[in-house]
Amino acid sequence: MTDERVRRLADMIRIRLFEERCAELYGQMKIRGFLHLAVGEEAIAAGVIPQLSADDAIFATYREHGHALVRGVGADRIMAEMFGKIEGCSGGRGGSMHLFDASTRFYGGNAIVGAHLPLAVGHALADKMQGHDGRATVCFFGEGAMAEGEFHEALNLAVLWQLPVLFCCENNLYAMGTSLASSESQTDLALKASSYQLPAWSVDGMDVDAMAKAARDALDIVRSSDGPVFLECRTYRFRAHSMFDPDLYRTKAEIEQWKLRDPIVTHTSRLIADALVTEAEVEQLWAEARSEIEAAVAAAERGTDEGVETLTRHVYAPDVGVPSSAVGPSGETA
Ligand SMILES: Cc1ncc(C[n+]2csc(CCOP(=O)(O)OP(=O)(O)O)c2C)c(N)n1
Ligand SMILES: [Mg+2]
Repeated sequence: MTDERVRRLADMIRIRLFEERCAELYGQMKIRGFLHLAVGEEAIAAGVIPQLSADDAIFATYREHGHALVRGVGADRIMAEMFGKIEGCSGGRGGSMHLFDASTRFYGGNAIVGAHLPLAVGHALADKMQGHDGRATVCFFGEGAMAEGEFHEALNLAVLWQLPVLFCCENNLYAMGTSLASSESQTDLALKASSYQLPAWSVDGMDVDAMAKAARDALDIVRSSDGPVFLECRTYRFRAHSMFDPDLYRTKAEIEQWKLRDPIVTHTSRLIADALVTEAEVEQLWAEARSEIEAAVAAAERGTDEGVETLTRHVYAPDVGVPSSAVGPSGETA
């Protein structure tokens, strides 16, 4: 089953199972800190990321487990990171919100809303200045980031300097408990972005094939013109914003309505109708994903906790310790 449409289903299933398992592990306090799940939004990562080449780069938000998985970071290294173990992709220092893997050019996992848009633009500028023609930088962000100053600064410079960035807005209609309609005067996000004079359009973010096509078209423009493109991916998160969110700002009926458009269910039906998979093969995809994730959980359980003696490592510089100039006459430190 090597068809790319089947692979998209496999990727969405891997993301769904990985995240549902994380929710369970959070309840057992095996995963601590913050946890933001993208259940319902899988079609975006599964549609866009396979269109990238190994030389392209990705910047994402804290709702990025699926993006890392599809990029090939490895379920075991991601799960170990969720557990805070040394074997994690960020050495256990990042956790859920800060997955990072330079070897696949996966540059986070960024927790500050909007802050990674300028990073993505800077990265694309570096590619351009170093003559890496044809490389793209993809930046995923929520619609909440479009209310931040960084969004405007990033789009402005990306267009002004014609930088190869694909801006992928994951519009799930809410920024924590704040609805788009209650916070933005312009809710047509492609229109809003296009005021910066770049190609911008909206895509059904619940349709993985539509996402793949939009990403391919957008990347063709980015690579051929070296200029940025903006995609608004219309989606919805089925779960709360994070594990701390009582989810009281939207109705159960609204959530149920969107669940009828579950991208995994829709795509499965289409693949079966197109005779690309059988029901038994779909079952097999779920079983394979389940065993991949269970193996990752088992490895994370066996993983290594970092010793307290390494507490200051990576803080400013490796193993420098406290410089003598910073120690006062009575031995106190600044
Ligand atoms: C600069 C900044 N302000 C506030 C927060 C707190 N915060 C975390 S997630 C979030 C909502 C962001 O919503 P959106 O960009 O739509 O992404 P989503 O969570 O819906 O994927 C907020 C306000 C933050 N992390 N950074
Ligand atoms: Mg949002």
